[in-house]
Amino acid sequence: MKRKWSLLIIAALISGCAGNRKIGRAPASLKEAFKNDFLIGTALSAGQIGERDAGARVLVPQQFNAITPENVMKCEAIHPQWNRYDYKLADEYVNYGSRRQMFIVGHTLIWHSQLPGFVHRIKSPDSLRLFMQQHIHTIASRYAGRVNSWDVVNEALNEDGTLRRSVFFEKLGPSYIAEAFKLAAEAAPGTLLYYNDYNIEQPAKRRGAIELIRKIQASGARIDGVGIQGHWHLGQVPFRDLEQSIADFSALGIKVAITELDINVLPRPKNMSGAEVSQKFASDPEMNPYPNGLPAALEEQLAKDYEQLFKILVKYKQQISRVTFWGVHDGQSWLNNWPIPGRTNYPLLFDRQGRPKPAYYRVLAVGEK
Ligand code: 9MR
Repeated sequence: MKRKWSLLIIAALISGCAGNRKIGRAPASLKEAFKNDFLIGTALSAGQIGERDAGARVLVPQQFNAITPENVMKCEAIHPQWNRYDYKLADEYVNYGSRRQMFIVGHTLIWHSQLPGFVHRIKSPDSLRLFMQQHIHTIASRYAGRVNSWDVVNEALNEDGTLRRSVFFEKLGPSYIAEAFKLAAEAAPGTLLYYNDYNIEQPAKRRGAIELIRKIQASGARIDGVGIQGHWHLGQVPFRDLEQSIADFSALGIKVAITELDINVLPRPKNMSGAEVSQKFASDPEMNPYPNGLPAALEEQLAKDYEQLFKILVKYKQQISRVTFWGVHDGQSWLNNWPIPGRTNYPLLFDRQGRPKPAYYRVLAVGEK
């Protein structure tokens, strides 16, 4: 089974390469094509970490040199009760990356979403502070020296750039963010520390992110970078705002990473954008127009969007540390189930069979110039 998948994917890569570049060269990969620019990462699901996804088993080591855990290090998974940690899947994840000498991202220490029930039941600010101290200390020190970069705080901002009124903000006030960075630095001194959020390339939210980063720096805490998640929409990738954001964020003396890249090709319910996971809408066949394949014109638009995006990213390679896709192939993407469940989406560079799509070759060509 494994062999059949490997052969299929290799055959597809070779035939695509022959069409795009000089015949006779070894099939390239994303990680090779951008090796002088930035790391190329992917998010891994629990099944992929456990090597139960045949396509990913071949593609991940072949194409990527960085990994992010899609869910297994989130609080509800790794710290389900006040006094109980469950490291099984997180250890498996870190071992997966270590064995393959990959750059290992930890995602994420402090986030308002995917919190276990006990955190919501905490009443006093002192107890919540104690939770935060113990959570960061326990997890960041366990993986110190193995996790290369932590998303320390995730999605602390509203769209207008103000601070989200999360459980942390409500009980601890705005200083919880800098405090989280200090705790992470103590527990994992050699690990890079990032703030991560979606839509922070948009002007108002970007202003909020700049202010947030400046406050972390002014508090004396260490912050090494900012993650622009990169959950974008077909034909609407905000290229100009992205360029401006890379310039503005790197002017703060930190690196910029694209941490959760995908391009949604399906219609969006009115009045929604970004990646607010609590948004949910009912199923509707009209909102799932391509269950049997993406029309050629949209496939081409996707390839163009990715090509243009990577041209910009390469232009700013000095400022950019890593570009991570939010999933290995279309079949895995969270966008098949959000904000409407059970749709067929096509947001990544590899299809459901793990075969490279036209967008893959266009991205590869940018890296090979
Ligand atoms: O891809 C993740 C999906 O499997 C989970 O159900 C979801 C639940 O919150 O989280 C998704 O990942 C999110 C990431 O951790 C933070 N930024 C937004 C991502 C997409 O929702």
